This record gives sequence, C-alpha cells and structure tokens, in this order.
Amino acid sequence: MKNQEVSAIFRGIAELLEIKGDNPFRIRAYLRAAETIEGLEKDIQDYAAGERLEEIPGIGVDLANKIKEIIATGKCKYYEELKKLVPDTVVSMLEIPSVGPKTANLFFKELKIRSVDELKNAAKSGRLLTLPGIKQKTIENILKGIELLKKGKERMDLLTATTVAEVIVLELRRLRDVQIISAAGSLRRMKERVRDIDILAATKNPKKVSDAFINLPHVKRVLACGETKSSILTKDDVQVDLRVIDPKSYGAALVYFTGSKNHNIALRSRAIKMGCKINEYGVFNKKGLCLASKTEEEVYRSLRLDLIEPEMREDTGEIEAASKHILPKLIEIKDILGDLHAHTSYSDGKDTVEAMSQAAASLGYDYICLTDHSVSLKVANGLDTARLKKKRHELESVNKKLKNFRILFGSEVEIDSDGYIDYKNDILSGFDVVIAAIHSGFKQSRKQLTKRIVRACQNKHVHIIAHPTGKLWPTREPYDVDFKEIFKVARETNTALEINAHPYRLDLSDTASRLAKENKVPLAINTDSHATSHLAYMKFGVGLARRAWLEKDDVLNTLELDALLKAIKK
Ligand code: DGT
Ligand code: CA
Repeated sequence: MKNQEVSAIFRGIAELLEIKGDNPFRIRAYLRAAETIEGLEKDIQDYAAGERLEEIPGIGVDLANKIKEIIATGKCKYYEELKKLVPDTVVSMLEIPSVGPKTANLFFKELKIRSVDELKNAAKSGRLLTLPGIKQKTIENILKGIELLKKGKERMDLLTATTVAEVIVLELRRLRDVQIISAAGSLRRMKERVRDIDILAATKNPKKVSDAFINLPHVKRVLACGETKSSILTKDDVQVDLRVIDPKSYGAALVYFTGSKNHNIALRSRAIKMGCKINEYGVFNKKGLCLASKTEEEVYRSLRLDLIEPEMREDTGEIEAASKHILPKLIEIKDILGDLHAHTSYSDGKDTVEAMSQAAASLGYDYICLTDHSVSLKVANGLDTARLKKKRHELESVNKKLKNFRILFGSEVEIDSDGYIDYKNDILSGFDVVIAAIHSGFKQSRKQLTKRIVRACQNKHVHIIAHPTGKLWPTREPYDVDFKEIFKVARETNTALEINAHPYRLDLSDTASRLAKENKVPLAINTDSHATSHLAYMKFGVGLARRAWLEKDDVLNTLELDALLKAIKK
C-alpha cells in the first residue's frame, strides 16, 4: 500500500506551504487530498494503474501527476524543493503548542532560528522580544509548550504502544519455539502513558527467540542482547524489551514483569510475612521448595490471594481486597452495548451517518449516538436548525435499513463561558442524548470552570458531560476543577460524566473515575470517534475503567437501549 506514503508527503507539503505563508486554498487542497488518500480502502496504485486517480474526490491533474511520481520514484520533486527552503528542524517547531506556521516563519526569517533548541535559547535570552507581536507572555507560553513537548516525547500514548506491541507479539508468536507470549509492564496494566514496551515469552530455546527478535524488520537499533533480556529501538524510536523465560516460570515472570513496581513490593512483603520468598521464578518456602510458578493464578493463590487483574496492580488496595475475596468483577469490552459520543461528516467527522452506524453495528453494538457539534462551534462545522433537520431525516431512513440496531439522535453541545448551552431548550428536547462539553475558555479559574460544569449538569436536557477536564495529549494539560462539587451535582442531577476513550484524551482519568464511582456518579465510556476506525478506541476507555475498578453496572452504555434511555432521564 502506497497510500500512507503519498498522504505523508502531501501532509509534509501542506506544512511547508503553511510555514512559507502560501495560499490557504492550496494548503487545504493538499491536506484534504492527504486525508482522502489515507482513508481509501483500495491501494492508490490500483487507481494509478487504471488512470483513475482523478476519480478520487479532490484529486486534479496536478495532484494526480504528483501521486504517479511518488508511486514511481518514492519521492516528489516539489516536496524536495520545498524542503530545501525550509529545514526539517524548523518544521519541528510547529509541534510546540503555541507556535503556528506564521510565528515559525518569523523566527526562521528574522532571527535565523532553525530548531526547537535554538528557539528555547532565544526565548530565554530575550532575543524574541525584538520581534513584532512577541510579548513576555508569548515567550512564557513558548517555554511552557517546549516543556510539555519534551514530556510528551518521554512517554507514548496507548494507541502507539498497543500498535507496536501487537505487531511484534504477532510476529514472535509465529515462531515454533515460542510457547506463550504476552505484553507485560505498564502496557498490560493499560496505564495511560507508557515509557517502553515489555514483552515476555516462554521458550525452551531463548537464544533462537532473542535472535529472531533483534532481527525483526521493525528494528532500527539493537540496544542490548543478553541471555534473558534483549532490547531494541523500533524505526519509530519506541524501545521494546523482550524477556525470555522457561515455560515452567512463566506465571511468576508475568506477575513480576507486569508490575507495577509498588504492587510487586507489596506482594514481596506479604510473601515474607508468610515465611516465603517471591521472585520472577516463583514463590518459594523457607526450604527453597517452589510453591507456585507456572501460572499467575497459582502464584497469587500461593499467597492466599484471588487473581488480581493487571489493570488493578498498582498497590491501591487490591491486595487487601484479594485477600478478603472482595475484588470487583471488572467491566469487560464485551459488556459495552453502544457508543454514545461519535461524529459524522455532518460536523467534523470523516464518515457518513450510514458508515458510522454500520461500523458500530459490525462491532456487535446495539446502538450508537451520533453527536455532531452544535451551532456555535463554527470551526467544527456545528449544525444549525436546517442541517439538524436534514440529519434527523437521514438517521430515520438509515435506521429503517438496520436490523437490531438503533441510531440515536444526539449532539455534543457547547458549554459557554457562563455555563449555558448554545441550543435553545426546544431544540435540546428533540435529542435522544445530549452531551455537553467545554471547547473554549480553558484558562478560566478553577471556580469559574467548576461553575460552568455545574450549571451544565443542572440543565435538564444535558445527559452527559464530555471529556470533563479538557486535557489533550501531549499539549493540553487538564484544567483544574473542583471534583467534589462536580460529583455532588452530577449525582444529584443524574448527569453522567464521560470517560473519553480516545487515547489522546482518556478523560476522566483513572483516579478521578474511581472517585466518581465511589461518589455514585453515573459514568459512560465513549470514543468521541471522528472516523469509523476510531470506534475501536473503546478498548482504551474500558482499560481505564478497569484501572478505576469499575464494574459493568457502573457504566451506562452497558445497558440495553430501553434501560439506557430510562436511566439517563432527568
Ligand atoms: P513504564 O515502562 O515506566 O511505563 O512502566 P513499567 O511498569 O512498564 O516499568 P518498567 O518497564 O521499568 O518495568 C516493568 C516491570 O518490571 C515493572 O512494572 C515491575 C518490574 N520491575 C521493574 N523494576 C523493578 C524493581 O526494581 N523492583 C520490582 N519489584 N519490580 C520491578
Ligand atoms: Ca515498561
């Protein structure tokens, strides 16, 4: 498939044109073409071979010729020429939250600043202040942005981590010498951000498995290669560690390398109190006799504990609960019966009502709520009354086609700076589900932001508050709100809080979700999908919910449709 290659080059061209301050229409044309090509189901080479490139929406003669050139040579002359005008390191400045193409261009042209590091020095030395429109506050924002960017690069999001891990695990699983293999570490615990990927393989032939690992096609550099552990850096600069272990110790090793470190320490002290010893090879009694090692279940049992699910292994009360046999029965992906937050091409989603609904039905769901943006969110093409009507008609006609599946009519509405909603009550009352969200004014005080959310909860038409703290990985930190107050009002008004499953959001966090449960606040796990492929992000939301000790009954979208509609009533 050359599709990714072509769309990456088109995106690169758009970025460079933006820095140069080129014609906005041309920039948009490249971006749109990149998106369309990325979403094509067929290989772009097939279109090229049949001289059918211009049938693709947004592709004219000029772009078609560039696509053919990329397919034939792997390169695009126009892109190479643009790159000579603007170095890569200048482009990388765009990753800083408060730096747009215009400012990047200003720094580059006026002060010859060519990289993030050079920008940091210039910001610290006061040199930037000589430029027009740059104030002390701008500089503070730039420095803060650089810090956030650095932090973001130290850890990766769960989507990146699972994608890399799945590919490698799949390749190694094919080896005859690998008996069992699993991801371990923070990824297995579904931690929100992961530093590196740990994989554990059971084998009688460690050398062969390690050799295969360090020779995988994804490897950029081998960092270490030893008897029991090898480490590589993938071509995307992700560190992956593989541990190989004798099958008879697999369970003990899996417990050990899944962690967390604090959980392991707590297990070890429990073992010591029982007169035993635990390590990656097993649980041993005083005489050195192995009591358990092969499976995780045995290992926990030997310490008189129920099996603790990986997501709970953080030493936050799980060991005590396991010893008393009162661990929660954690929610599972199969418990989810629908998704209550998804966008279509009516607002800023990529796919149509029908495509989104069919994708949700094929996941086995009973329902999806299509919650396009509301009228005041112009940047996301929010819907006015006329388009709402059109969408409603379309939903009805698609609903007739789908069996055992229902599309709900919803909207993600704006909470304004005072906490009021942008649609009038007569419109709001026409939706099956209303999700309210803050998309502007993040810099207000804790008090003001809390008041906005509280007021939105008090609106009798609002069923769910979307991504309650607004964080967006890696550049936007959560805004500060008074959860105690919000939980109280959410419970009193029967307003659910969302666990947004998008890997860049994961908002509420695991700790906040656990507190929400303890405060009896209704919760919903939603993907906020903007394309059919995003519906699969549900697993990240469920992972987070499991880290928060949530059970099926704590989550609204595990309910069947009628029960759900009843439960959200205010
Ligand atoms: P990360 O990589 O920072 O996202 O988090 P983890 O939990 O994957 O940490 P990592 O990769 O350093 O180690 C993997 C597991 O190995 C960890 O969860 C528990 C275990 N482990 C690592 N170091 C220690 C240690 O010093 N003591 C104990 N008891 N276990 C450790
Ligand atoms: Ca790790």
